[in-house]
Amino acid sequence: MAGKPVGPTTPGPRKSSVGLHAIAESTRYSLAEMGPKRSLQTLLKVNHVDGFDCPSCAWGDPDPEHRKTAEFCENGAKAVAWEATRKRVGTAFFAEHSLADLRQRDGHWLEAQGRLARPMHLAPGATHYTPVSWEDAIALTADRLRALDDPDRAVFYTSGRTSNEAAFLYQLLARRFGTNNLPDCSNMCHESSGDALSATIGVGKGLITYADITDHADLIMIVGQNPGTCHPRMLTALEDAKRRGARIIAVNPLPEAGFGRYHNPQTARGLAGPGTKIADRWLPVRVNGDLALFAGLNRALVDREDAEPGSALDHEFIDRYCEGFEAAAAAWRALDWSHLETLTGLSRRLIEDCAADVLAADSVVVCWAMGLTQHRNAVATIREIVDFLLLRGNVGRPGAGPAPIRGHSNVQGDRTVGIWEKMPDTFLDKLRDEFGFDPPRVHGLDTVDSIRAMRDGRVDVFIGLGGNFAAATPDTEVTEAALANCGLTVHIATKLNRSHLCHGTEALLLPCLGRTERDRQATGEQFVTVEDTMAMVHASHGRLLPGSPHLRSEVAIVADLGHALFGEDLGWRGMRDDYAVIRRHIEHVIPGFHAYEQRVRQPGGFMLPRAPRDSRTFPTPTGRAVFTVNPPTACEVPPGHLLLTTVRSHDQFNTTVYGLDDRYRGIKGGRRVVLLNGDDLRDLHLHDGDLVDLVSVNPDGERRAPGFRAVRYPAPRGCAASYYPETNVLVALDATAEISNTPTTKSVVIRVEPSAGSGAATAL
Ligand SMILES: Nc1nc2c(c(=O)[nH]1)N[C@H]1C(S)=C(S)[C@@H](COP(=O)(O)OP(=O)(O)OC[C@H]3O[C@@H](n4cnc5c(=O)[nH]c(N)nc54)[C@H](O)[C@@H]3O)O[C@H]1N2
Ligand SMILES: Nc1nc2c(c(=O)[nH]1)N[C@H]1C(S)=C(S)[C@@H](COP(=O)(O)OP(=O)(O)OC[C@H]3O[C@@H](n4cnc5c(=O)[nH]c(N)nc54)[C@H](O)[C@@H]3O)O[C@H]1N2
Ligand code: SF4
Ligand SMILES: [Mo]
Repeated sequence: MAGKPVGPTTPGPRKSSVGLHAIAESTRYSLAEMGPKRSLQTLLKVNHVDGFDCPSCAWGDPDPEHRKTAEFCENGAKAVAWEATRKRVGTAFFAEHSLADLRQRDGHWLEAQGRLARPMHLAPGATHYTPVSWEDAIALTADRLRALDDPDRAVFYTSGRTSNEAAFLYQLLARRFGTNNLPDCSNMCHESSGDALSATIGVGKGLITYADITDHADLIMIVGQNPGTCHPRMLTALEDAKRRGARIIAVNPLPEAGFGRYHNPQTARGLAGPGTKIADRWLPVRVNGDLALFAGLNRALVDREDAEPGSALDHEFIDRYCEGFEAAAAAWRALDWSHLETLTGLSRRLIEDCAADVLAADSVVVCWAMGLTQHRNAVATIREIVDFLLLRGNVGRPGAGPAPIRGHSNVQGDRTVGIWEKMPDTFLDKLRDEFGFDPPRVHGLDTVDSIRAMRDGRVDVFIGLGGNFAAATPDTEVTEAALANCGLTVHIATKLNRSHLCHGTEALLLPCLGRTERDRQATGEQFVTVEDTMAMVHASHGRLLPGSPHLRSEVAIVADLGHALFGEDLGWRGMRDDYAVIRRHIEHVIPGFHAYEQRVRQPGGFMLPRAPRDSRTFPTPTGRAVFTVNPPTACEVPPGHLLLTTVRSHDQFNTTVYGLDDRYRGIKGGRRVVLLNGDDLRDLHLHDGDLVDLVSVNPDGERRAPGFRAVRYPAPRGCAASYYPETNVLVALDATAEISNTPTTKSVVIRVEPSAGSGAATAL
């Protein structure tokens, strides 16, 4: 990954976001990748009823009648341009560049070379990828899978850009083959949210709609989420909320620009005027201090109720719908404020002020993302947030509820249609009834366990439907070696990335169509469907001609593999020829999809049911929402060490790096930076601009990421922030969250040392 330290910058958080600068940036990037005609043709189709779903994040859309001509943000535009680029990586490219050469390049360079244009094969011992026909590639994969003595020796990874149709087919393939080894990016993303929500409210998804934000919520808390960069059009919804008087509280160690003034590029007020200030209150919580913060808020609410019964809690709701309240309340009453202050880095006063905002609000939404999910106590933290919402009946009514904001554009849909290593028996029974085979019942491997299994020689075939497994996962060296330990690695992808260079004995690179492209099959042009973070399922129609005649759709690739393995037993060809056939199967197997074909063709699509929201029905074992007791904890940091959180820059989508700037944080020209509090810099005898190594401290030994520039930044004392994926070398494979097994990439205990050979003053 990008090896150079950064050039001169004016670091420091910006106080406003979007505006003309964002328009200029999207235009520059789009023109460079697509040229003027293609740019217009493509961008005006993003998020429109007759166009395609933005391939970037999972934020939802306004009602069709409220959509603007340009219904996308800067990062959506970059994602589209990235996919619709005119550059190609074909036979000549692979003849010119050996694997050894490509391995020297960073991820930014690899993806910037353009779209993969032909299926490629790496023979055992070969130095270069060479072209292969689709027929041979599929036959080879089927042969290697058939040769395994146990279906659990194969792993089927999915990244969240895959459509419902491709994902459903892919899980069908894995289960028909005989394994539940279906790890996905969600294991590293919102797994902790799913675990906490299923255990407490009985459904592993968020409960809000778009209108809950724009029209109904009185108070919106945004916790461990950076909407200005990662869900930029959420700012438009938040602006609508602000204009009708809602309050917004940001809980984040960093003062992110998206919480400052929002300059909505669609309005005169936004472009030329003062914009809208998004956050009314900012709680600069210590990294991993959120469990203690919500425990403190819950304590404050219970204290208030004790002082003045009937003033703070919704007892009618609690008595009728919940269980476990008394035990939880007793635990909160016993909390020690000074302990909470230490864990959060916030004063009792500030937490109580925040509780006063909560008491003044009839309806509260709590949004969160990776700032909460990637810690050891992540599941407990989110359960504590559920407690917080249950206390005042903020579940199952307009303008209220938990809102995990999903990452990849269809990561939620992929889970809904069966991409999970532990789908429940109810789903597997339906799959059996629909297709007439018995799916395996033993739970499969998640992402971290897949790495362990490959490392230990228990898995021999790795197939990736999208994603960048080698770079996105922790313990980079271990993971790369694990992939190399396989007999066969197969990647279905749009662009070249690091994972394709960490190959097994033999490897295949299968280029597929992207969201933006027309998908023509035997029965005519197809569309696919996706589910956003508000559980809206809608259609996506590619509009551009395919980037190369050799590209195949993900559905076609998976169906062909199914056909090669099992003949026509489950009707693979029919599903490839007409995606409506796949949707019919989904309708039969998964609740909530009745009249799928018809409803998804309506403008805007349809909403999937979520019982707690729809009818205050909680599908838990007792039929009640569950209060849990979550003793406040935070990651312990030895003296002289810091707690590092790994975040995204404004110029990347996960492992895809569009450029080397992070405009909103004032970083320019490089990504190897570590943001540190000025007092910590002083205590470490370092200066802004020094070149340092980051050294993580783990039970199984230290790991080093060399050559980062120290940047003075308003991070809380004792905390540091740096970019992912460059810092994944620091995260031990065994460092995972309790219950969810999500890598704890947001709390890495590190030491910061001057880089070898760089006197403190020599850096830059
Ligand atoms: N442009 C762009 N958009 C994206 C992505 C992208 O890479 N680029 N990725 C997509 C994906 S897959 C996902 S999952 C989402 C991710 O969306 P986010 O979760 O918003 O992204 P991160 O950069 O991981 O940042 C998390 C935020 O949490 C804060 N944070 C870090 N540690 C803590 C903590 O301990 N407590 C609290 N309260 N806050 C903390 C960080 O300062 C940062 O503001 O975005 C999606 N959208
Ligand atoms: N340290 C640290 N690590 C993290 C995180 C973090 O915050 N910190 N976040 C985690 C999170 S939230 C996530 S979601 C994961 C992301 O993990 P992944 O989903 O595995 O990674 P991406 O970077 O999104 O994958 C990018 C690749 O997907 C392929 N691709 C793009 N579009 C398509 C398509 O339409 N079809 C196909 N078949 N392929 C396509 C391209 O080849 C591209 O190179 O990373 C996790 N890792
Ligand atoms: S907010 Fe997300 S889905 Fe919407 S246009 Fe921006 S990147 Fe795309
Ligand atoms: Mo994610």
